[in-house]
Amino acid sequence: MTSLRFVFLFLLTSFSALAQKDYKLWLQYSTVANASISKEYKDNLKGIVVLGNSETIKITQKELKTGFLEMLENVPEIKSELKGENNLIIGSRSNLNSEIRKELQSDFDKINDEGFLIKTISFKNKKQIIIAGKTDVAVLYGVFNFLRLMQTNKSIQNLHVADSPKTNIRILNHWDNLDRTVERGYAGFSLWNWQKLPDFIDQRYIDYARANASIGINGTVLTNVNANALILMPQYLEKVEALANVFRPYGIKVYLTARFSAPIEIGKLRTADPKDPEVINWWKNKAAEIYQRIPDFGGFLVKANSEGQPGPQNYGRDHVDGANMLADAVAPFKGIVMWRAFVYSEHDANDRAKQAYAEFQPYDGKFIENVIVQVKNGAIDFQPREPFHPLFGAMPKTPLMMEFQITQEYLGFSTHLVFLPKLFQEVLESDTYQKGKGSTVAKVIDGTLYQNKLTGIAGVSNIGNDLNWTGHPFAQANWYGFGRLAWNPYLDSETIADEWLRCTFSNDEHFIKPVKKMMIDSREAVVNYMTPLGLHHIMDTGHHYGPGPWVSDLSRPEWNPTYYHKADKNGIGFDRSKSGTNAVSQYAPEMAKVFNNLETCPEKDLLWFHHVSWDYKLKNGKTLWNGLALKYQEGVNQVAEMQKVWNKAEKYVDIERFNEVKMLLEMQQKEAKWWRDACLLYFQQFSGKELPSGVEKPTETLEYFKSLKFPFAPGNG
Ligand code: GCV
Repeated sequence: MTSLRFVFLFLLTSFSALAQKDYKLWLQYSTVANASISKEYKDNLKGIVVLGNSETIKITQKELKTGFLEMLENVPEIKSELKGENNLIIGSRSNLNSEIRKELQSDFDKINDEGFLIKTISFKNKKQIIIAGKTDVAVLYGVFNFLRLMQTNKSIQNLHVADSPKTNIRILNHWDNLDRTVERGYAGFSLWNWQKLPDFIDQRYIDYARANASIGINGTVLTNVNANALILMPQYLEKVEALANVFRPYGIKVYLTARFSAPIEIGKLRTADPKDPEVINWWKNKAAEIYQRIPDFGGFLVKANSEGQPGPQNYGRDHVDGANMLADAVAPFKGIVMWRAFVYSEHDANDRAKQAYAEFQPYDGKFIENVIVQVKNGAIDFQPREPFHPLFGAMPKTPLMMEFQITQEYLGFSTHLVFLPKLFQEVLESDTYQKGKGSTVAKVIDGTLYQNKLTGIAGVSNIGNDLNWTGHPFAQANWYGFGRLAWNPYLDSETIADEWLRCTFSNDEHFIKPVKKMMIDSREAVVNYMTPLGLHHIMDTGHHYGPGPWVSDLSRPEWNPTYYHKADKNGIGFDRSKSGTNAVSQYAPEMAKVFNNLETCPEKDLLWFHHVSWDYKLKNGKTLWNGLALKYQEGVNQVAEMQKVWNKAEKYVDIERFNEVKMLLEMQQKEAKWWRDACLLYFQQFSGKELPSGVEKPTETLEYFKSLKFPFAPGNG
């Protein structure tokens, strides 16, 4: 009996230790395995001098202790004053000794309020490492970056880092409902336990803030853009206040979604007309009430007159009227309004891809200065691949922020391993040509193209209350990568994958090299087995899980996959060229020309911009039909390759995460085949051609694929 109990206890402890690995995200702080690196760290870190005693500085000190204890298995002496050499000195500028401050002046000149310095200095002939910033939060960022250097086994001798975020607002958008369901969420329920707040502070809130701070995220929109006005009622605001209090020392501001009709729904007004004095007043009072509780409240995110959400157009007003009215209400408190440009209308027969630009571009220069327009990366909706949104670069007098989707609504939910920073990088690097060559989307976003002061990047969160936060262990890399790119939109996705793998799993090169390649290739794999050559929005209806190219019976034309692929016996693809909907004309002339011409249009975007015949010759000499079929097959083969790589990773990874990823890759392989077979059987009806050699024959019929239904697919509201 005793021995059984012992075995049980042993299993329990080892299970929870393993489970914690998943939970710890990229902050594993694994023991430094390389003896000479460990020695270098110990030699250079004899003592820690912490200056300041704010909550943020206390957190910083705790983080260092945790990091050192786990990575070096000892904590250097915490000194109350600077004695000896090889100390780590932590503090904001105002707390530094005046001589050190003076010595660092030129470095301080290079950073902004959130930027940090990590520098090896010689002070009174003694070598020290200093981590400093102009604010305590900047010091926290510096410490997390220093710990990352150690986690990735970099040398800490002769350090000289001066790094500032290139965007002001680096924010997660939670599409979390008050009942804790998460729209397009695939990792369990919402983190926010509204029922137990404000009295019960779940450890998760603290760990969430810590993880975000470690990658520089400084804002969170707690609620779904398909908003519920109740969040603005006092009984919810006190819960929001409790969360804001938790997040504040980590440098994270809270924001809420504002339902445009809230003055009617909770304010008992007759209208929500943004020009109505009572409505204006209601929002002013509401803003004052919020700021009274949360003095650093960030502001509002608004989805208006989009997919049935109320907005200013319900009252014959426009987006500018709505956004400016709300922005006026938060302006006295330095709040902002993020107004979404994700609009399209069932009453507009125009190509959906053109509608947001058509509506918003003429508003350029009309928003007041605390409004920023939030634009999705592409003109349709977070597809595996979309050309960049034509609004980027086209509104020189308006700050535009990027909206990426980290949750994988159209990319296989949390079942498929897809490394999204590769997708994000492709968008950020795209050249809009709006101010000549080199006018990249990244430059629009960081404000350098048009000298905007307000800048930002939003990511629709993939976080839920699953033990591992994101459903798929590798989906953690998408949260991590989003944060890193929000901080620096010029970072390379390979660097991000490298950092994440080292921090999350292992520094062993035999592991890093193949697994990094697997991550990098995973994005193209999903494009290949879902929507190759520019196909888009052919996912099944509503939930967007699995293929549904045949769906054509939805009430709004642009909700139907058939609207997007336009397959017929002549060919396939959406003609957005000058002879089609002329969506190309929304781009700068240089890009319009490239996209318009079949010869120059990148093949990856071919069927986005052109309807081409089944016999059209691709650059590799294959017909479109054969090329398309082979791309689908390539996607399936790529997943098989990913499986091979992962199977060889077993000895570098704990058994729990190894098995999770293995099982998920097996599912991904099945689903990739499902995509290939369903799409090819469907399109074959129009092409009337045989599958080329090299493409496996489907084992099921088209009717079978059409019969699959998923009434309870997650995330579907
Ligand atoms: C929050 C897509 C999604 C919706 C989402 C919408 C949006 O249409 O399917 O779930 O709504 O985008 O971004 O507003």
